[in-house]
Amino acid sequence: MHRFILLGLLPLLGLTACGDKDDDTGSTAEADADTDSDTDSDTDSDTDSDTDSDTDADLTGIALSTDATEVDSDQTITFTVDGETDDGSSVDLTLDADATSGDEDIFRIYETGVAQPVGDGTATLTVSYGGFEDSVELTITAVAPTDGDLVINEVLTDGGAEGDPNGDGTLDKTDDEFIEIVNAAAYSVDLSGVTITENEFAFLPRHTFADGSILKPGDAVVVFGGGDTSNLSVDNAWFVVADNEDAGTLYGLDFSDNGDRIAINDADGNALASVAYGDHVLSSCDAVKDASLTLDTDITGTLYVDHTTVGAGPFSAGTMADGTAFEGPDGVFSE
Ligand SMILES: [Ca+2]
Ligand SMILES: [Ca+2]
Ligand SMILES: [Ca+2]
Ligand SMILES: [Ca+2]
Repeated sequence: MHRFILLGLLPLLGLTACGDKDDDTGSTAEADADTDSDTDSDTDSDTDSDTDSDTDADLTGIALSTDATEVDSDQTITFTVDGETDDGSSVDLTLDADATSGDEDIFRIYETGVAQPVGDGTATLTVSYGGFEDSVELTITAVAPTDGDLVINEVLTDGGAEGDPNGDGTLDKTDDEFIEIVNAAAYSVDLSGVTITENEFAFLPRHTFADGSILKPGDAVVVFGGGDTSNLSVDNAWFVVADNEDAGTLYGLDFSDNGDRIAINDADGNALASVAYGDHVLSSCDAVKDASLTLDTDITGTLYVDHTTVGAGPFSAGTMADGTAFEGPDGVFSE
């Protein structure tokens, strides 16, 4: 009964418990009693104050705010979530709120409070907590690639290699040639107007990327000389057929078997990446027949080698040499 009464009084005692403890430090006679009451009253007063603050300050809504709503793909957007309460106070809920991207091809949430661009366009960031929700439209503009962003990871210059690289069921020495390009940058790039050239028609692009050609970080694009790529599908890669309205398109990409220089150029004609092989004057590697030239190792390597010496089979259009998918944005931004 005594214990019950004491506990019942403790919430009141708790209001001054901290001050009492200091004051009583020198009093051994009351030390035990104070220690007990401090311990109990701390527990009770914490409980009471939590209850009180919940009661006094109910959540009435949440507010999402961002440091920007339109950014280039090489930037990020930071956001915070504030809880609004009926007593007029505000609490930071950024760590606790759920945050989702309306389109993970445009931005994704890898880190609390950060919208990471991975593509191009507008999508909705929605946050929710305690039955409340807020949202904002975020617009990402993919930047044009600059020197070093794009890597020529693989080229099949002998389109007659065994197999059917473009997957259209027809073996064709022109159509099945390809170039595999990887975005090695940590942001999406807009390939609109980017061209692929070779030596014989150096000023006549063999391919010009269409408007809206976005390459996500860690993704690959494979350009074939011709045919139909609709049967090809792998993660973190897309496929396209050379688009050239000039007469030169008869030759597709025109990657000469014995030697050539293949270049990727920005929309203004500045070289972004190139590879020379075989009998080209700038050649740094031998021409390869019946297989592709591929970087050893994928993306980060500096030497082009016969694909059969490092990979699974004679070529690997849209995958790494061993056949596994490129890492894509999740591989770039997740730990
Ligand atoms: Ca084919
Ligand atoms: Ca060829
Ligand atoms: Ca050529
Ligand atoms: Ca490959």
